[in-house]
Amino acid sequence: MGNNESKGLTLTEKIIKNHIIDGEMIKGTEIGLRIDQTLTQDATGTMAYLQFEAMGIDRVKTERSLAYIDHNTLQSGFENADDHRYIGSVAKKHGIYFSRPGNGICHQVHLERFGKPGKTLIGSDSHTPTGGGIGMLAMGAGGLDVAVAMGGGAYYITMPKVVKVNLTGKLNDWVSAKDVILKVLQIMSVKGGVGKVIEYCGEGVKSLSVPERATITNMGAELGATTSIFPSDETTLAFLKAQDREEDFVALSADPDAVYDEEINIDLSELVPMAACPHSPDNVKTVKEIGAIKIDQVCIGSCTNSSLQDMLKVAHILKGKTVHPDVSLSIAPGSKQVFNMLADCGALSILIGAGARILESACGPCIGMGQSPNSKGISLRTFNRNFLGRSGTKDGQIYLVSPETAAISALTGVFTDPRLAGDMPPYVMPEKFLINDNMVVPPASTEEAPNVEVLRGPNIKPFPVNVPLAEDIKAEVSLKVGDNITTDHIMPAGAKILPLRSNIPAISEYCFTVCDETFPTRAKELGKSIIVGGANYGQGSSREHAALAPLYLGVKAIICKSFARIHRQNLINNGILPLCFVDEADYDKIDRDDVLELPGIRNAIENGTEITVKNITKGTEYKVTCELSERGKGMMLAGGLLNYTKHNK
Ligand code: MIC
Ligand code: SF4
Repeated sequence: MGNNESKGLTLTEKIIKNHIIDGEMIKGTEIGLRIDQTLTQDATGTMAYLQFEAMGIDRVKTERSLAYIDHNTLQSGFENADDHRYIGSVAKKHGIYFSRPGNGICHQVHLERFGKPGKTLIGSDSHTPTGGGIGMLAMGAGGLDVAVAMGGGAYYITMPKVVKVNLTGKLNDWVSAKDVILKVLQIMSVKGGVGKVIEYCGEGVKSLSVPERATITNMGAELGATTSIFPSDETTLAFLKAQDREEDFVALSADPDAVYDEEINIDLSELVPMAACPHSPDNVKTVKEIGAIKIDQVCIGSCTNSSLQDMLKVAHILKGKTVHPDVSLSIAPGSKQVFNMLADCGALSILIGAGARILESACGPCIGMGQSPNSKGISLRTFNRNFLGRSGTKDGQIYLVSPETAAISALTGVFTDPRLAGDMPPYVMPEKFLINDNMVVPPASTEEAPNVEVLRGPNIKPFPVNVPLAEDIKAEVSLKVGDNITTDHIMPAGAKILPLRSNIPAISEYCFTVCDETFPTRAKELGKSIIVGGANYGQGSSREHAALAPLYLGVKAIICKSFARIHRQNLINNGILPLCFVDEADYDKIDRDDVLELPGIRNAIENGTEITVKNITKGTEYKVTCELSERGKGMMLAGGLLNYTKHNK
């Protein structure tokens, strides 16, 4: 129990205490957690299941594991369909529930139908913290970590600091959950949450519904936080009842004398409509400050804002109106449940009538799968990420906003503060949701499972596995990049590239091409190389491909100022050295093509001694660190988690 022996516990600590199976609850040290539930989506799922198969375990050992299909639903070639078929069959064989394409976005469906307060969930997607809206400790992880958890292994994190966000007051009309998280992003920035869990408390919590809480915990991913969580209370119970899942409820909250590491106070009644401006989720301004700029596109949906409540609000705003002639409005309901209920209550007809382009329940435009804006187009989206190029249009200008701001602006054709629209149209939330899980396929029974054939189309290729760490490394700098490099820079998404997620050799051809088109060729020619980066390297998604593609291209180490949590773990899981400058000023002293040497690196990792980087080209030296737990060291020496697990069986 470390330093918290006699004090009250935060909600985060309570759930950790119930799940810790390795290490001690001492902040900053590594702990291993028992994982109750896992989820994957198709874009990371193929790798996770290939890795699970490589571990040779017959059945998943979790309480519930699900495989969702929501990212690559645009089937413009055989690839995505091959992936879906592979995932469906591998899930059936190994005890995993399969959410078929069309059933909705993983986080939305999981919240509605499977998430349980007090449980642990890891998902191969960085927005898994959506589950925090229902009081779960829900974390994004690399596919390999999910594979290990499915096999019954612990999930390792650094025992987090806990930040209390004390909510008081009540949101005014036209201001919504999105504005709350945009405010938190403005306060904390995209790297402010690293190593921390954001815990929401205070009487303001009561006025937020579960989907609203989930919007806030979902976008906590953009803070770089380990996760975010809300208490489980009467509102949670009402939500679970409406989902016919009353039995999943437990009341959960922090002890009144819980001790937090940081505290932020937000008065909900003082918040106003906000937007994250291009190209970072923390580049937040009020809508009023931005002014009435002309817009080209509005997209409503994504795992952040696609609940029934969001959609009903939008429908009521659009009722009897027409989308501005210069604006394309697309709407993707988050799940089949939401879609079905919109149809049943007539709201779908209102949306269609207003001229919205209705998309299937999937990630769609959020991940650049369709609806890319026009050149230099200004697009307002209810999503969570607006990284450069992510929309599929390199010079697209993406603003992240609430559904209210999005809907009103779609009507006016200019960025509009929704409070200017007068009274907010009333909408009524139904007491019961429409329950129909017919698109979730249960796995085969233990008896039938051996007869299930795993279907592998030509798109499914083996994944690269690293070799044990060399005694010394000498390699050229193949790329030098700046601060806040996202996984979208390292391994871009989009309709052309996403279908290659199960084909590492093919997808590697796009690695870092957003920054430098010649990188893949140069790295391959060099055979082995090192990348130099700035602060918060690898922020954003959990995609393991941002480690697997560099591994395939021969990258041995990343030297930078600091790393984002999930990406750093993905590097370690794949045996790529994550090194940090001791003196950040050394970053400026290295250029591309410099030859660097890491003499005695294996020994230094093994014994935790100082690491020196010699710049042969410049005749200088730098000190770097590589903080690793004992297990992390084991993985680095073995050349990644799979090798390590094999040796330690
Ligand atoms: C994203 O929002 O960037 C994604 C696509 O959902 C990723 C997962 C992926 O790259 O497949 C994420 O957030 O982890
Ligand atoms: Fe899908 Fe976008 Fe959510 Fe990622 S952020 S899971 S791409 S909807």
